[in-house]
Amino acid sequence: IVGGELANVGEYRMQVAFVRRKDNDLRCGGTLLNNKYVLTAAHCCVDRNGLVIAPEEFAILLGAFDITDLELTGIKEDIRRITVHPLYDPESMANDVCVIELMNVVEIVSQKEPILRTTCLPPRRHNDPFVGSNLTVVGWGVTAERGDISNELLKVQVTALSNEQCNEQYDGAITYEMICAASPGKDSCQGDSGGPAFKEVYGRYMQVGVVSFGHGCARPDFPGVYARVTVLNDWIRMIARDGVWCRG
Ligand code: 4AZ
Repeated sequence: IVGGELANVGEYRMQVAFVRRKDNDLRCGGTLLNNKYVLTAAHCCVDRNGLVIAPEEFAILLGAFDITDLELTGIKEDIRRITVHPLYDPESMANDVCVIELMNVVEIVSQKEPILRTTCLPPRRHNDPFVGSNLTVVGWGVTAERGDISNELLKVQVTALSNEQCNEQYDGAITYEMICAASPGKDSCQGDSGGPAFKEVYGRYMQVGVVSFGHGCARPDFPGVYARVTVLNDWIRMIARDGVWCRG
């Protein structure tokens, strides 16, 4: 996250970190859909050759604020299965979403303080006039193009653009299933991929985007690009078959 600020502890308990299993090295962000499934970006789920990565080499950190301090704040869960959107295209980055099935069901509603939450996707067939909306993006990604990742969760506010406007910068590469957002000096960046862009409605967070790509980070002429959840909603809900529990 570039130009952001510290999230409040416990504010984004649906946020997960997609890490290398052996050393918790950050790969991507993501969100918890229900007690078994995580939403992230397709490009987080494939290797350089476009093959789906081996689930046993990665893990998901849930409920974390500081990803180096799991003992205090988080849970580490193994991965059972990785499902990439069948129409994901690494060339165009179209349909950049992936659903990860956790090895074990996680406890969302516990007797103790709730440490996990689930993300809220827009209602099915939600028509999205998000242009001009403030979106909040969160993640542990780098704080500058050549910066370091953040141990603590950061958040930043950006404004949603029309695809028409975004295409002026990206030369027509922005397709229907993408949504762009930008604000001067503020952006998502490497390591934030797969994480959420939320629109706050009635004090709840509705996830309208998945961090996907951009030409650099926070460059004045290049907005951040997100997978558009309203368009990919039905596929996500179908794969996360036990339903998407919204408590975001
Ligand atoms: C990346 O490299 C990346 N500014 C993610 C998001 C953005 C740029 C780069 C958006 O994963």
